[in-house]
Amino acid sequence: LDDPGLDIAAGEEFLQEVFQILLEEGVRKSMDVTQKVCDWKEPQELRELLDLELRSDGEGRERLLQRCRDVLRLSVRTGHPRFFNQLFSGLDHHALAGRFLTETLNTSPYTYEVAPVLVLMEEQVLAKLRELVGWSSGDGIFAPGGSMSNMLAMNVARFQRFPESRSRGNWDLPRLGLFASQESHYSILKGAALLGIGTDNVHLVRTDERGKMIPEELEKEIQRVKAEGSEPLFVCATSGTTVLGAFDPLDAIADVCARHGLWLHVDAAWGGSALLSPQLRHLLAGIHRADSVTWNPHKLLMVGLQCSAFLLRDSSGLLQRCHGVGASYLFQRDKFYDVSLDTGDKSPQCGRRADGLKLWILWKAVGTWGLGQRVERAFAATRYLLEQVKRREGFQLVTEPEFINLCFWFIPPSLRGQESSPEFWDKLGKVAPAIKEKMIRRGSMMVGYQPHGSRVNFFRQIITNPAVTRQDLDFFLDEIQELGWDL
Ligand code: ABU
Repeated sequence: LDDPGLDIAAGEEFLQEVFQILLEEGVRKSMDVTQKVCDWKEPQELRELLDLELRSDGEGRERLLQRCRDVLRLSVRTGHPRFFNQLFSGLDHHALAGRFLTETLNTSPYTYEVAPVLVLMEEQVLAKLRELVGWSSGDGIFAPGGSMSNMLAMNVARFQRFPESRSRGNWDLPRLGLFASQESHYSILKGAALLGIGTDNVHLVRTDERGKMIPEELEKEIQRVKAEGSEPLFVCATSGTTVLGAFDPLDAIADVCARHGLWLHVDAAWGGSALLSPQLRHLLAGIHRADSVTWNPHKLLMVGLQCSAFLLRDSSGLLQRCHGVGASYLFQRDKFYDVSLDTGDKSPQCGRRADGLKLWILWKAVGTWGLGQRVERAFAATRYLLEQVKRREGFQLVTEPEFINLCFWFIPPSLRGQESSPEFWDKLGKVAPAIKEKMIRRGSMMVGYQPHGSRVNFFRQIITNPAVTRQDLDFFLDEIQELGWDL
């Protein structure tokens, strides 16, 4: 115990080398279009390559550095300009610096005393996001992902209507009714299960052909559920659905909620960033009328996983009353500073990642204007691709995109002209998975596909990465055409 139990000098040297590897393998190569997006290996081959077994003795420096290289080399390069697989992609150097800072600090922003800088940054970032929603006051907290933010909304809504449910649980509550569109995120169902409300009590409201909730159908569902003896509580409108990128009509939905006294939550995990663009913020017209909002800057703003803000219009301390327990070893009331800055008790979590810092530093780097430009560039890239899809033979749109989700089928030459045959759609449904397998094995790019309702598998192209150029988009369509030509 007379000396430190770890070699600090060797640790620093190791880190310096790791930073070089991170820069070369993790950042530079990840953004280099001449590199593969992924280096596909079968799971058993990958297990063997990684030599995963954990042994009683540690390994030497060179071996560990090689392991760091392997992690980066054998992982999917989500910062690559041809990675289009998820609602997140790309690599922002400033946000990454924020992630390094957060990791290095290794603290939880639950109290001002252990995270003074991070608590104040979180406060500032949340206030700016609320301002963009249209609220001059309010509350909020960062949550581990949009699903958790949506669940917080459901919990706070229940607490606001039935404060006693916090201590007494669900046993003497009426049967509650939650409403969300057929296109809403699956976390609404998960949340209902987790909170003991029950998935049977989530009522999925019909959408139009573009995937938007139909407010008249919401009204009808509420009436029906009331007539059956349930108590409607909560409506989740979606601003940017996962597959089609649809925006529910918030003003009309807010009218329905106001008429019935229901909590309105807007899941803007994907589409919230459109609020930064003067050209696109109309998509969320009426969002200021919501009681709560989920917004994930880790998606369109490229902040890095994860960064999900749960925003609340209430400024009376509802969030604190709903979740706070006041652990005596963290939230002492007799501290020498302003204890309202010990914000961690607003969250159901104890240890919590400081997800505000990376957004704060990115915001400082590019400004509100720069963030808006990112959104508009993503939108412009989608418009370019849309024109090309319309122009090229064999590509067929699923629906006219409203936002950044471009959904389309590729019809190989062997199926063209057979659209009226009974087997056509079955056969077409096998095309996207076959093309996807080929592209992953080749490592040339990644894009998602899915069936959706009665529609067979189609591609969902998402462009969020400002490193993506017109050449990448042309390549994207050429590659699909080439990989799918012989199917
Ligand atoms: N709500 C998470 C969406 C996952 C994805 O498609 O990237």
